[in-house]
Amino acid sequence: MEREKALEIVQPHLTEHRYQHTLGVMQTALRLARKFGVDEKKAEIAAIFHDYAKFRNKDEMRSLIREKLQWLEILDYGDELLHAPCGAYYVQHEVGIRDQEILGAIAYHTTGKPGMNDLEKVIFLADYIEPGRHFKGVDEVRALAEDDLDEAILQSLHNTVQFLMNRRQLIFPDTLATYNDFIFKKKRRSDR
Ligand code: DGI
Ligand code: FE
Ligand code: FE
Repeated sequence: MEREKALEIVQPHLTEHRYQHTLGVMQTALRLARKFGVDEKKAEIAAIFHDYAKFRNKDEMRSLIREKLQWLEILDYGDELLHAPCGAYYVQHEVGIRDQEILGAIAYHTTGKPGMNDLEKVIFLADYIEPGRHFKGVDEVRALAEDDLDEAILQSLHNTVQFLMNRRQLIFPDTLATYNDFIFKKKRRSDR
């Protein structure tokens, strides 16, 4: 699908602010994909659609999770997590995108998952560091992203877990499992 067509499809689903964020994620994902040898076309499409379900009805998404996606655990960890797996489902069934790599990158863009592939990493990181993001610690992650996807993601996960803990919020187990996975990999690299 061409970029212009994809943007035209996604725009009515988003606020102006979220659309600008999406353009930032697209540009950043393209840059990271080029740098780290990831398919640029897939990165572009996954970035454009990553927040497709951000403003969908929460009850509708909870039903979808229960009945179609059967991922009950996620329901207990807050509504913010719903738009990623539901987005992948809607993008497949409403937009007609069938590429499993693109759908996976959308589904796991909020929590990550253990064993992320490079496309998933690029979208996860682009979502965190796009130019419109201004939260604490983002510049450190931007600097790490210049030469190491894994180090940058590890730092972003560290920041997110810390952010959630400071607010006494629930941490989704997959977010922690993703963090552990990157720590394990780092340890294996340094043990070699
Ligand atoms: O959709 P965006 O705002 O662009 O970014 P996102 O998809 O990364 O969503 C960020 C939100 O998700 C933010 O409010 C924090 C929340 N979040 C991320 N990881 C976890 C989480 N919330 C819970 N409860 N547990 C997590 O592990
Ligand atoms: Fe999101
Ligand atoms: Fe986003």
